[in-house]
Amino acid sequence: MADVRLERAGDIAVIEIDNPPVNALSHAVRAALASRLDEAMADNAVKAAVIVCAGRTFVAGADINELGKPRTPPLTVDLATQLDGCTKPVVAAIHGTALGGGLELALACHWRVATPDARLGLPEVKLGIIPGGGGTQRLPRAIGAKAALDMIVSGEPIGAAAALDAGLVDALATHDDLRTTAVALARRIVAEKRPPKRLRDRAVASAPAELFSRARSDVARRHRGFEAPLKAVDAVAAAAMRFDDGLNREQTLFAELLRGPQFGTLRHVFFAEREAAKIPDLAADLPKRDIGQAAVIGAGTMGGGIALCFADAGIPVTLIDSDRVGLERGLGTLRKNFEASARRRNLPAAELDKRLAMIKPSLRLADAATADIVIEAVFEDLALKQSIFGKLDAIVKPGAILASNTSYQDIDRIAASTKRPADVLGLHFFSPAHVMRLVEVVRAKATAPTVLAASLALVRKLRKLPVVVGVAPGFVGNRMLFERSREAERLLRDGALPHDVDLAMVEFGFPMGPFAAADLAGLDVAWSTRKVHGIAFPVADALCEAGRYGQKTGKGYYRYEAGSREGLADPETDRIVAAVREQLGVTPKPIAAGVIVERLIYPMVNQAARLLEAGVALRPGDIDLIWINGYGFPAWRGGPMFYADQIGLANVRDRLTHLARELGETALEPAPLLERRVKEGRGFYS
Ligand code: T1G
Repeated sequence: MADVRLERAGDIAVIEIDNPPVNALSHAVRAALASRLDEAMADNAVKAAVIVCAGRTFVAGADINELGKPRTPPLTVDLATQLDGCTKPVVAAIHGTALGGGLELALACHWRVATPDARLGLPEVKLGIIPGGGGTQRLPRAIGAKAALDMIVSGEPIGAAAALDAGLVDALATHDDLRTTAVALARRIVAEKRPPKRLRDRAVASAPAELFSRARSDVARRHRGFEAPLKAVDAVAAAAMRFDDGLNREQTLFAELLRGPQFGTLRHVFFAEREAAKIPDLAADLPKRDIGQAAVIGAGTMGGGIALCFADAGIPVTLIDSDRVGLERGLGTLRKNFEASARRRNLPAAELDKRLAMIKPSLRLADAATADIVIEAVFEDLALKQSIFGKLDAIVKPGAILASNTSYQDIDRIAASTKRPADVLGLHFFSPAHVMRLVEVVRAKATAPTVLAASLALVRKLRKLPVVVGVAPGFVGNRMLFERSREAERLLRDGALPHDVDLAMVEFGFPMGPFAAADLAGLDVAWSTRKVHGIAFPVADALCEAGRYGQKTGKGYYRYEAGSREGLADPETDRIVAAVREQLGVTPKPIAAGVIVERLIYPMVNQAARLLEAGVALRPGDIDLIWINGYGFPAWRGGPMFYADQIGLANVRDRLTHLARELGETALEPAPLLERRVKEGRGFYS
């Protein structure tokens, strides 16, 4: 039950917001806070006020459950205006996170104190909206247009130390001292008769003229398809106007986005992430398995990237490879990637060196003996993985977790090569592992609940998004990807060219199309997997037989100039496609972009319905998160399952039925769950 209490600390009113779990600014909180402020301002014995929050965090924003519903005053923007009108100083005391409406509330206060580990941000763009409580007008006045633009367009929070440097907060205080420090500051301000410091009265420090034009082109490139970041630039640009004019501009843009389609979709993604953390049969009070040190087997691209994640999270890791040259090459790549990501994040050199020192290279498997978790990331060969797990079983201490980074192998069979299958699971990182946020956590038949719980906590500590899946060839993501790859291959046979298909998918919102992605990953990798399973993709196989493995050989579906990653159309590819069509007796015909999208996405959705029914995926939201965070599915479309619901499952089912008949592909016949949901008039989410 939300509560906003007012207590007196002598002549200072301490207003405490208490709305677990994150003190969201629900209507009840807003109304109660408005009343407490009125009380404080009306009480002559009160000289100043402090706003503080109970629980683990300051206000983490408006109540997202209420957004999009009829707006009931006082709104966050009204509270901010009320604070502007306060004649007595008001100090915000911030711990945990001050996000969205929470930071806007603090910005409308006259002074701010924060704990050293506090994080302050305006993440609204991640929900498809912009700050709607005056944040786009007050933040630029507090820290300058450029810094405000960076925070609002990225939605990323900053730490308290950076906020202090930027002038966003006035002082730091430990958790224990936060309240007393804020009260003392309020008392000092009163004693020094300092008038309330209102950000609305400050002008925005002049910004270079091209700041906003550069920001617009940057946003158009980096946030393609997302509406909110561009509107955020417009709102911050409006801060150059008189405060109230800029605020009106913000409110107009905010309301437009709140009514727009992307808010609903990105809110779905927000809550899907929260749901993904809840594993039905995993008790919350399971005994913890601490992970203080790790080992990674295999210093290839994935192994190196995974080791980097551990070091970056401050966990010592031994990187083991049986080949000295491979190990040195892996370390070289790892250092290069670490330095690049350190530059992107302005990580001080000393901190980079400290983290790099967390990585201990080794040529001996025995050096994994003391690790709390061992992640195997060697070549995709089941027998090789089983032999390594067998050896680790004899080496690694009892209670350690044994994980495989395989992207499709049978974890149950890997676990069976040890005497401790309960300690085995899959941790499927995505390439590049130090960049991609997703980890498919593959729960095998024997995986112990404590092993699963500890692995989920670890993946979060590595600042990754864990999604639990079951054992199946390719788990969830790659199993759906196989459907798309098969149909992409068929589109070439039927008349499309790589460029047509990729363009359709890029216009749909993917960062790159299936053929450019295949060239990046290397056609030979999938070719060897297909050969193991006796699957033929005539066009892809012909390209591989011609030595066209993609970027690594300078040609695949596209050709690449030396040193360039830009795929250029290659008449040689067209000749190979034409030859395959002739062999198969296919008369090519033009295929519209909309049909290309359907023929690639609907089969994935169909396969996802099978995986849901089989329990390989726990819920549709998990599937959406996997494709958004692992395969570039545009978040503003909500993921394949959410998208299918918007199209209407009956339409998806009918198209699949038609395609199955037209293309003679039984795999396209609608999955039983899809048929059932259509009969019941339900979607995946209803
Ligand atoms: N509204 C409602 N519920 C929220 C919430 C919010 N703002 N934030 C979190 N929850 C719920 C969440 O669903 C979960 O519920 C529980 O709290 C714990 O969250 C006017 C319009 C604060 C960093 O975008 O980023 O302000 O699943 O599991 O990992 O301009 O939550 O337990 O039932 O995520 O410790 C802007 C959103 C809103 C911040 C904590 N604010 N929250 O992370 O816990 S728009 C945000 C977060 C706005 C104004 C506009 C994180 C967190 P349940 P959790 P966590």
